[in-house]
Amino acid sequence: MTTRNIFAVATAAAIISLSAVPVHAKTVKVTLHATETPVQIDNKGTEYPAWTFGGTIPGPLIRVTQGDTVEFTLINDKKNKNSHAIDFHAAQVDVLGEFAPIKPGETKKFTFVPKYPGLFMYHCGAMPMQQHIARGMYGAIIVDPKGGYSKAYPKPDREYVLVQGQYFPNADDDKDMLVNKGWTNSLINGKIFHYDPVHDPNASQVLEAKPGERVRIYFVNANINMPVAFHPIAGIWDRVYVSGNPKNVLYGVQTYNVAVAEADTFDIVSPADHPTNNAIVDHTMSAALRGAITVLMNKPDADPKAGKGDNILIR
Ligand SMILES: [Cu+2]
Repeated sequence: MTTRNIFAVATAAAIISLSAVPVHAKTVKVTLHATETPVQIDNKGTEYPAWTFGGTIPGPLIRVTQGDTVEFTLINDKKNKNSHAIDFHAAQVDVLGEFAPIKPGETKKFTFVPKYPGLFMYHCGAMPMQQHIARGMYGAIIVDPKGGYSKAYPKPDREYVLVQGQYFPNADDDKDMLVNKGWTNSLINGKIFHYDPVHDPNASQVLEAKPGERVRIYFVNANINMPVAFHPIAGIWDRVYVSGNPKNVLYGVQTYNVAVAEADTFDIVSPADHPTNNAIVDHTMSAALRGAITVLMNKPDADPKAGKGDNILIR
């Protein structure tokens, strides 16, 4: 199965799960390819010798529904030089079994049922783990609640996935990575200032919504050593769902501390009567001003397709 096909399966699941009507548990096939390949880590095209799932940082967005059976396959491409593994935070399995590494050319299959709804990180768990994560082996899995949307968990008008990581230009120095030395920038969905034309003239994309819409941000902290002070400048989080679980709701939050390897869901609703902009940041200055700023434009002529369907993780 190609990466595109996996995405199609995940997308089909997404379309089903976006309905407000509860859905019956189904089987979802997910395949990830561990791929060691150069990727562009900024808006001007600087290349970095990444290790990835599927050739991108972050890896493919996976979306299933609580109670589904996930039939998972990990393929460690023959051309790779390193063992790789998968660690799904949405799974309850055996760290020494399902999550154990496989060598180049090997394939591993296992099945799990995500029992808790929410947003979860996945990452490579092969050693040195700090290097496998820092080089790009991470991604997000959304587990939609089996009951669908509700008053406590309203249907958003738009959804966006943001995954933050730390950029270490010296990709081979796993010892420095371990002690948080040598990181120069923050990556948002794999790029420095990915969606911030204010701080990077080469940035060509922003998040878009219409004034007054409920925008749901699925945020994953894939840093290896630093928590994230997640804050929407010129706004307030209307709701924060801890681990993305509809039962774990906080209201009216300014800055929420997202631990390393935590993933939380954030709703923001902009004023309905005029256009505004938010800068969604890691308020930790060393991270914000080195890449972790995302512009959300709330304007009447927002692209009707942005933040919907396949367009929630913008490459
Ligand atoms: Cu790996």
